[in-house]
Amino acid sequence: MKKALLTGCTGQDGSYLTEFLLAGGYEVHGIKRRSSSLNTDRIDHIYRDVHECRTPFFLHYGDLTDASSLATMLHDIRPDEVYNLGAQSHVKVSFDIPEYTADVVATGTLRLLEAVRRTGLKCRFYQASSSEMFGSAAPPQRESTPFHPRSPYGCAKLFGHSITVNYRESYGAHASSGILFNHESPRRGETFVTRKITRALARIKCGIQSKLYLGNLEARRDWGYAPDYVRAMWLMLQQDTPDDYVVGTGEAHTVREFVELAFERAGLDWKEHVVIDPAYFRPAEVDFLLADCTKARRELGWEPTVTFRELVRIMVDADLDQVERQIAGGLDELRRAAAGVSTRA
Ligand code: NAP
Ligand code: F7E
Repeated sequence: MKKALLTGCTGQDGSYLTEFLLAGGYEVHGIKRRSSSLNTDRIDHIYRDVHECRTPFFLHYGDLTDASSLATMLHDIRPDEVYNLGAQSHVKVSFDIPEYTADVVATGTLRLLEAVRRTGLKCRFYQASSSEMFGSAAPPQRESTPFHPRSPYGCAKLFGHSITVNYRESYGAHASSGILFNHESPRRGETFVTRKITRALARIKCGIQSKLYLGNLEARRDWGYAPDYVRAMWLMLQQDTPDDYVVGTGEAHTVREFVELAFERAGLDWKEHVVIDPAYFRPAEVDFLLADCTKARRELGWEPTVTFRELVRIMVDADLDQVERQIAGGLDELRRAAAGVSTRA
């Protein structure tokens, strides 16, 4: 049985990749960082199966800022494949905490690569690179497009990307970088724009929120569906030769188009609810990202399976469903409390 080790297993991509690898017969080891509140929502359903169905999934405390924890895990687990997905991944936040972002995203990648090298493991390595490295480069962006990052996050990812290429060239590491364009899902973090929109409109529809505050509606992104993108990560590590691949849909839309389509799906008029708030504009914006993923299609046989319209529908429906269930759950709780029976001990 192959073993995989993931940083960022509690994140959007980490949760889908864990499911994907377990379904493919892997033993999966995930690194989670210590948090004062629970941070395993996205993988709790998998962890439940560990006890009921003996799923080979193991969680370990560790952190990309802590080299010794990474070295210990590599030494003890001896994985066949390492996927480095852990990151402070919010672009706007990276302007507020640039040093921390660089520590986790840039130096963290170096720490992990160096731990692999020093352990002498012959494992394959996946680096979660980002289209944010292209920044202001003219679209469409492909592997040969010069990088011009526009945020501390983009700069840190560019270091992570470059050091991965460097370990490949210097030490012969089987290290590949996926330069992934935006990918979303119902598990997307609540402060990224797509999920912020779908979550807010579900709350508006259910009468518990009235306004949605947004920044730049004119930015264009190439948005895909996250489960498709974790398949691309795995495909990269199955190649004989490590390489870098751009992964995206080849179609770009503005934030405004996402808003329009999402509100239309929920039967709401977005103009009545969306308010532009300068607080959500960035010191430097990335205006237009559009992937040319000819290489990934040709060499990996990878194709996206979900269109932009379908993605919006999936996310809107999931958030409407979640808010309705929360309201129903809250009412049940109130009824139980009124009857003198509480589920909260
Ligand atoms: P995400 O949902 O923000 O997940 C990030 C993960 O990193 C979480 O598990 C988080 O843990 C973990 N993490 C944060 N700080 C850490 C630290 N110091 N040490 C170890 N782990 C840490 O991100 P995602 O959307 O799944 O993206 C996965 C990776 O792909 C990230 O590297 C991201 O930068 C990159 N990427 C994402 C996209 C995209 O559109 N989604 C596109 C290109 C590249 P907590 O759960 O405890 O916060
Ligand atoms: O912003 C605009 C914002 O935060 C998209 C990360 O996964 O993808 C992601 O980075 C656009 C930007 O994603 C709001 O200005 C308007 O132009 O959803 P986002 P991102 O910055 O593209 C890349 C590929 C990654 O690697 C990153 O890890 O939407 N926008 N109004 C807004 N954005 C946010 N967050 N909130 C707003 O209110």
